Amino acid sequence: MIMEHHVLYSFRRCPYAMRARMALAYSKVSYEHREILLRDRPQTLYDLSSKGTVPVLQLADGSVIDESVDIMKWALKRNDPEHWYKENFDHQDGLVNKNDEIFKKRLDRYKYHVRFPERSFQDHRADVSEILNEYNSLLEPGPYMFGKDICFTDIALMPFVRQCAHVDLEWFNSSFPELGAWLDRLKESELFISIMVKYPIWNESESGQYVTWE
Ligand SMILES: N[C@@H](CCC(=O)N[C@@H](CS)C(=O)NCC(=O)O)C(=O)O
Repeated sequence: MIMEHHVLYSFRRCPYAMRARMALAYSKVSYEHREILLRDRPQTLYDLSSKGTVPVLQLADGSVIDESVDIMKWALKRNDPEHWYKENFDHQDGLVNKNDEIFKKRLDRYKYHVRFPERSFQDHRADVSEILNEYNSLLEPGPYMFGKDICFTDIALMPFVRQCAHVDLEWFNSSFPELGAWLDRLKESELFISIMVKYPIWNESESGQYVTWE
């Protein structure tokens, strides 16, 4: 029996949506998955959140969470069996904010460097490298960002590091070996694989796909 009906608006390849889906899966929150296309967003998404970004989680009580980090924290507050977010709050939040505010912008300029010709590809690469080096040093004691166990920061950063790595995987793996090994572990994890399944695009006249973890 479905006790609570939450609805997630998501886009498979969106890194913000990936981190939200990983937290929901880890916390074993069941929800209706509505896969959307960014180029053809449904009006319902704008009605819930005028930003029109994904992910958006509409809770069973009607309230709306339209920031990926807030969706993660909401899920972890309900159920955090492996203590992803039980300590180092300031450090973890600081890293995730820096990722979202600074690294993401540098990543876009590196990935789409042809659209930003005012700086050379090497300059864009140096900008991402500065932050990737910080991530790599955090992992030197390893295997995860805050020691031997996965935490909130690993999951919040992983989809962005993955996107950056895939611009030039060979360069990435040779320049940031610890980060490369960390990324491989997370990419191969059951958790990540489970949230990358493909859903049909949601049709507004029908329900999405119900996702359960038990
Ligand atoms: N701060 C938001 C950012 C979400 C976001 O920008 N998602 C992208 C997809 S990866 C999006 O919806 N872009 C469409 C737009 O910005 O209009 C979050 O963390 O949820």
